[in-house]
Amino acid sequence: MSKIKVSVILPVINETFSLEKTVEIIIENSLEDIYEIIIVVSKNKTTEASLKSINYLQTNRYPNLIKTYFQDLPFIGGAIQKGFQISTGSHVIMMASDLETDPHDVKKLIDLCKCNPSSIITANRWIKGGSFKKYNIIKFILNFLFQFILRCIFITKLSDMTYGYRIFPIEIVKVIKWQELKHPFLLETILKPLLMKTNIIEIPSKWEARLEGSSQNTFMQNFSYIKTAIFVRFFWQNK
Ligand SMILES: Nc1nc2c(ncn2[C@@H]2O[C@H](COP(=O)(O)OP(=O)(O)O)[C@@H](O)[C@H]2O)c(=O)[nH]1
Ligand SMILES: [Mg+2]
Repeated sequence: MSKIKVSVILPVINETFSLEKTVEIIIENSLEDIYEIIIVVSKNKTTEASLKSINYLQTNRYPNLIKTYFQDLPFIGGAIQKGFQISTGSHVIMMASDLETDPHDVKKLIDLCKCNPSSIITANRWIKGGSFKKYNIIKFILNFLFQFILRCIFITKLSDMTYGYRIFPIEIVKVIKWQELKHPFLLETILKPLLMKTNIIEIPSKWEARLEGSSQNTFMQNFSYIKTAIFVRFFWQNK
């Protein structure tokens, strides 16, 4: 088993207790492997209440682990790209701070990563052991169909390519030129490594709707994932 140093990226807009619980569960279960927790906030969108929670975590709880940065580019893709740029661990975890990416699975991602340090380990809600709770029914059906289409055009067995919950070897996130700024970024982060023939391993994960705040994604925005998939599959070159 390899020794790894994990940088966890947490983008934050309107989370308070969800963010605090996320950080606490990660540290409780995986302290020895966590090298840094990078919180990325937006200058004009992150709420005062969230900034207060971040300040509490960073000042009173985990001053040696938590670093907070403002994103330079907009939206969730801009936030995570900032996290990718400044991460200095051997591996990077991309997840949310709204508890929709179950923080208990961080330990599972890390443990599997130690045995497969050059692979991406990605969370999957569709395989046995995974689930959706309080997910919009229309989104659920569209998500199922879209995963099927993606499997066909990318010739892969992966079955949850839109879920932004994974651990990457750091070299992968540094070497790829990322393009998306909005939610399709979450899809881009699996499709490009897939085309570069990175080994990808899936673990089951339970998704449950957030209890506070609301999503930054809109229903219509879900359709722009199609454009991203087509672009990456047929036109993308890493330059
Ligand atoms: N810093 C930052 N965080 C964001 C942005 N958009 C979303 N997030 C965070 O990223 C996580 C996932 O986003 P969310 O809006 O819940 O998307 P959904 O779960 O896919 O509907 C949440 O913790 C958000 O607070 C953004 O523009 N900037
Ligand atoms: Mg969410």
